[in-house]
Amino acid sequence: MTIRKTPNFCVVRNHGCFSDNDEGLASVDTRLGLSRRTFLQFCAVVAVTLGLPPEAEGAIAQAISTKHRPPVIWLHFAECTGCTESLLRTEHPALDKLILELISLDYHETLFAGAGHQADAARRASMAANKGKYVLVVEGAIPAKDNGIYCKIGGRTAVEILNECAQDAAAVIALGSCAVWGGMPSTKPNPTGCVGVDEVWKKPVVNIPGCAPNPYNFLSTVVHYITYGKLPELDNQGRPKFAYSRIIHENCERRPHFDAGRFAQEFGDAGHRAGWCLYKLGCKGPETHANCPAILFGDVGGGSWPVGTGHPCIGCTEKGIGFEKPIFALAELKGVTPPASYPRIVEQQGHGATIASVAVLAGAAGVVIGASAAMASNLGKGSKPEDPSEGKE
Ligand code: FSX
Ligand code: SF4
Ligand code: F3S
Repeated sequence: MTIRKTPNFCVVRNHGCFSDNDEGLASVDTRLGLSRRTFLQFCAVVAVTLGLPPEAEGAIAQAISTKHRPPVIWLHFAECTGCTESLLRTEHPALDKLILELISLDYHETLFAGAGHQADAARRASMAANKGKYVLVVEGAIPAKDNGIYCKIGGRTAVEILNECAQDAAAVIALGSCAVWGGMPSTKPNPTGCVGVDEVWKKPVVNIPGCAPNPYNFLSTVVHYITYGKLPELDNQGRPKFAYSRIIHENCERRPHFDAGRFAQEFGDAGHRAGWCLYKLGCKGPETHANCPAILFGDVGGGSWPVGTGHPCIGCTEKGIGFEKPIFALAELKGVTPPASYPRIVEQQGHGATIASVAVLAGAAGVVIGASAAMASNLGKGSKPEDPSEGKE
């Protein structure tokens, strides 16, 4: 693939998207305070995360440059705020730029300078001014037991606040496993009766699970909404298909070890240190849908996802697995063990990013996230465990 930089071609790929003289892109540079290259890299990352063809980068860049920012009301209930914390650590672009340019963040309890009645008044004013147009993001589970009395804000229960805010929203997004099905706060014995948003607001909800959810899955959902005026395609659990239609095991860099029968038997043993498969340590990758190994976390380089760092996947994105199935329990394999796992003539595949697709992007644009995936995919390629006695005096 040739990377060109001419007045009529973008710097990311050799298809036409923006010229250097494009006014829309130039105005984004100024408003966001981003370099043109960084901005286009962000668009490329979103396009790859969404599993869109290369031409989509241009449409995304155009939409972000020119379209109206959707107003967002962001609620917090029973949770640890890790969902917001992980979003604060995105780098393409940083959240401050995002708040200013991608969305109009009209109410967010963690980030708001105002408090108490002043903050509540701002929420109501935005909802009235943007009736039917705002996006509602809910973070945290809803304690629903005993009429919701275990979570009150300003004297009103989480159930009441959720119903009030969802009533006139254009879309409701449940962000994080707590908001999707109850997550960690709903762990047995669940004394406050924590449930997910869609058990209270019984209309369509976009579910973005994960504890914490990958911020790029949220950002890509919002960018899709801005670019195409509609939400991305969802599966039967309300999850965007681009992010949740492949199982972790499908993209995992340790998969060759699984297929070859090379397993870490306990934490810290020679196989564990050599990067062998974590299945016998309780990895739930074979029964968990998410794109973690393809898009990674935190923009910090290769291997930056749970299995990449040596910890088994706990299935944090999967209802019925994360925070329910014990870490010592082995994952159900559902036909992923040889010989059942030998390739079919027409192989079944999910949608969305793969390590390969993200690595192609890394090669083309040097995007950090893609480069990380490519590096991560090399982890543990060796077939021999390291000799535990090596390096000893
Ligand atoms: Fe839950 Fe988010 Fe886990 Fe924490 O708000 S999904 S406990 S990362 O913070 O809701
Ligand atoms: Fe990767 Fe876990 Fe599957 Fe092993 S069991 S290949 S560590 S996802
Ligand atoms: Fe969660 Fe497993 Fe990904 S624990 S973050 S779904 S690797």
